[in-house]
Amino acid sequence: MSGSLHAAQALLPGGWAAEVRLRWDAAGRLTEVRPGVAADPADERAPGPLLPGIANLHAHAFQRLLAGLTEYRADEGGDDSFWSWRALMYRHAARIDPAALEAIATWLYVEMLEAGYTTVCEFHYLHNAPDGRPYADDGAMARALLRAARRAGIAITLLPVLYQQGGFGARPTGPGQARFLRGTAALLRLFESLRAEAAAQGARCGIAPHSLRAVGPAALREVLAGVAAIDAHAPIHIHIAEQRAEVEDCRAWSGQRPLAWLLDHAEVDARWCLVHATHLDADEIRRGAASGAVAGLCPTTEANLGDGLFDLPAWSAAGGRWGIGSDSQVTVDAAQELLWLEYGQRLASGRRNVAATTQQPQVAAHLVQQAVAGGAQASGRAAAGIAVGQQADLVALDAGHPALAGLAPDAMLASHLFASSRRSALAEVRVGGRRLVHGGRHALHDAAAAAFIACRRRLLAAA
Ligand code: NGQ
Ligand code: ZN
Repeated sequence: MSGSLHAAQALLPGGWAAEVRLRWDAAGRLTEVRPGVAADPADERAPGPLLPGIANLHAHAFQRLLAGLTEYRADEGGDDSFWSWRALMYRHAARIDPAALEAIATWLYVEMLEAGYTTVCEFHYLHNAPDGRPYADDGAMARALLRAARRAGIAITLLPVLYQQGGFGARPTGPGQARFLRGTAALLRLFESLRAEAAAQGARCGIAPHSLRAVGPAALREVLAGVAAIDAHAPIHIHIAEQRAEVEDCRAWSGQRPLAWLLDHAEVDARWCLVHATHLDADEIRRGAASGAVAGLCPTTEANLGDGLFDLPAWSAAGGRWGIGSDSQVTVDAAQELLWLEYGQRLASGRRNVAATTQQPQVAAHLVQQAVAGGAQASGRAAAGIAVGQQADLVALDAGHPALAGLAPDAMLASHLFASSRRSALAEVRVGGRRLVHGGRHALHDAAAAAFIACRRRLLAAA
């Protein structure tokens, strides 16, 4: 539905503007962004400063089930790591059927909207039934995600995942990975059938070779050629270099680090999202940034899993783009990802306001603008900020919140990110102009939470 909104302040791509009138068309696309005009009595009023919605560029919805359930010593020797977490994650993943996935994802997407994410990029690899056999409807799990997004109202970029091997050099997969496996041709068929269905709800499809661990060189070549033949602009996401052991295994296999290998063997460009670009050397940073790809940063998950720290200053100095994702759902809050991104850098460097620049000294505004631009690019959606031609994906802060009231817009945004109010200070969230969160709550909040809780109870009782 077309609509209009008047905001006393709005964060436009060029910075804050006052007395801004927005109009959007029936497709939810902004047709007018005009600062410095008096409010028309017919326009709705934003309840506080208006920010662009942020695309969550990396999510595995099913992992919402196990967020908080792996925070105990699982390794007898006390050597807990990403790999011991992964073994627990696989056990939980084995329990989830399409109905459960829909319940989990619907609640998760409600949480995302209430926390300022307006798009989600779903890196989807639970394709098969738990025993590894395809479902009668091969896309049953993927369709559960599309339905969940439709019900919650979040925009989705669905990325069916190619997963074929247990490690570099065509290592065999384990039983916990049977749900993920798919031939390359079958994955391309799934991609094509999902595209049509996604288009009907204004969603986008891309593909995701899971990682260089899980996809060999021939399959990578084949899937990239196949997807480009269907959609030359389809987003391509990959887990690139999250763990040190992964980098070492890649070097033992190929003589190269993962990103260096990828840059030499694929045409990495602006379609690509390099998820967990955690362990890059100086040459990979230079070449990766120059490729135009987006680095997919998931700071709270990367902290939770003990991955390591992304070199934000070096990547930014090289002109690299980046965005944020909630990945394992241990935190579902855009502001908190940005806070942790900046805090990681502060802890490592002993400096403050690391992400700020000469052009944009306000660190919170800079973080939001970069995450919006990177998220839009990675999702393949026109959601790159409050500007004509972009989707009306809008987040309004609550100007009356005690942490914000009476402050200038930059200070409100900084307080929202850094001074502990975060999602409690989000008043309204719109996707394509449609208001989904009102007074900080999504209309489905109670029903979706209840269904999620019942689903989790049932799945954990069956364990
Ligand atoms: C995933 N998650 O695909 O869900 C991965 C774990 C893997 C993160 N990398 C599995 N955070 O990488 O093998
Ligand atoms: Zn991931």
